[in-house]
Amino acid sequence: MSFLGSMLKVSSAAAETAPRLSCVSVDQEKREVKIMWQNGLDSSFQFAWLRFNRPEIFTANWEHETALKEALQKSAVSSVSVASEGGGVVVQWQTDGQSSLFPAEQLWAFDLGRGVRYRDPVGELDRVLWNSLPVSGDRIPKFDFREVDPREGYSLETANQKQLAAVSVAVLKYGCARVSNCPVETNHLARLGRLLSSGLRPSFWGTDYDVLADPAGQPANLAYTPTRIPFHTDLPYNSFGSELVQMLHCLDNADPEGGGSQLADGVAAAEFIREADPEAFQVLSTTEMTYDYFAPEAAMYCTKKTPVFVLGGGGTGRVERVVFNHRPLAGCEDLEVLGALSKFADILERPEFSVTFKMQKGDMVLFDNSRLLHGRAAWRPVFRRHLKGGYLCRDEFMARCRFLVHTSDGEVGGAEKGKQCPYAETSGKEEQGDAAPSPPSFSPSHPQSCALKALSVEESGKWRLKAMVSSSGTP
Ligand SMILES: O=C(O)CCC(=O)C(=O)O
Ligand SMILES: [Fe+2]
Repeated sequence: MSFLGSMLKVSSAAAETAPRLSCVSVDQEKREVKIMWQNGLDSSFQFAWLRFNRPEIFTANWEHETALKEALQKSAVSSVSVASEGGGVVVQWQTDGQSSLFPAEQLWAFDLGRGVRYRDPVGELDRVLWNSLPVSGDRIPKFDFREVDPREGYSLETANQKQLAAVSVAVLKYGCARVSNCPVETNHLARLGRLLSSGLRPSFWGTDYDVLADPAGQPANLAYTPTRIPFHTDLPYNSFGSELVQMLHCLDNADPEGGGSQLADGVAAAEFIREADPEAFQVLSTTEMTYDYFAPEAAMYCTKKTPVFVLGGGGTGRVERVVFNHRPLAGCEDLEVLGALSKFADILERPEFSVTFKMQKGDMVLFDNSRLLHGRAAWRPVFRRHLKGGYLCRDEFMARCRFLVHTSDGEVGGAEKGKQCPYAETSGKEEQGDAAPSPPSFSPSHPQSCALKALSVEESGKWRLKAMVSSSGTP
């Protein structure tokens, strides 16, 4: 059903005049009342919802403690009819013979909520794993900001809600999206963040942060140096880290030979390992790794224990999340674990699981930090490279996505195995902006590579990290 109006207008839209009722019927099997509206749309309301929301409860001496129980026990409906004036539905309750009159406006307004409660097309959408796409195809769905928000109004009223919905769906389905031709302005990230969620989710790194090599400064993090960064999850030492969508907006990327980006589908690689190497899968899904980050400048000591592959509940056992960042990984000296990590790192580099590309000025990439890993190639600091980074709360990102899909009649679509990513403009090979970073150095023969003490090599010289005592990693 179409729901006109923007997020900012929900309350007035909810009060929007309802269409006339056409007919109502009861489906005893599904335990719901079905309404046909004269504009051709239909709505269904479950018995228990109707009982719990019947208008009398807002006026009578209602005891909330017993309300739900009562609604479940007495919700059977014996008959329904359109009220004589056609402005409502009369529901006759089977258990107590009472009847309730539901004004058409109330039912019409609640249809939005009903759609979300009983069917969640966004939460239920299937992830398209990258190794199910043709190896020669692109893995990153592409969008153009000039179509997403043609007037650059950064409001849901002016933006193209269908395009915004498509961007969010792409992130949830393919793990990422690339939006080109964004304004090269430092506040673009935060403004787009407010369209795709309630705004940026701050961390101790700030509300947003600048990925910028500043030789004069003392970088507190590898991201603030021009060195290569291998595949990693951001904020692995914060429990909310796995609940984020990351945004990177390119304000400059001038080195013609360096500064490329990489993304890899960690969940696809993990599911592949489940089949290809069950022992490594077992190790990575059951061994609790400790991620540490000591940030005295922010007066914080973050630490989190998690397996690399986090399996879902509900008996599915599927890989829900991947948490992988070798820099803040504390005290891991177990050769079996290091061997499994090394295998995972190698598999991530394969073309069916990863993509290498070069962000251009005005490009924005958004990716699901619970699924995709990101990395970048080194660049020569004589050339300027500046990204603005920030995070969105994944849960609120999904909530906005649901709303956008609903209001714009956007399509979520099904995940069809083996199909080319439908959003991709190109079907050619991945762009080869610059050489892919060499594989991360997890190796059983170099066990120190994931211990705190191994912070030395890349950060030497003028790029020595400020917080050497801490497990300085990438965000
Ligand atoms: O420089 C980049 O491309 C990304 C740096 C990074 O890992 C981050 O900002 O989280
Ligand atoms: Fe990062």
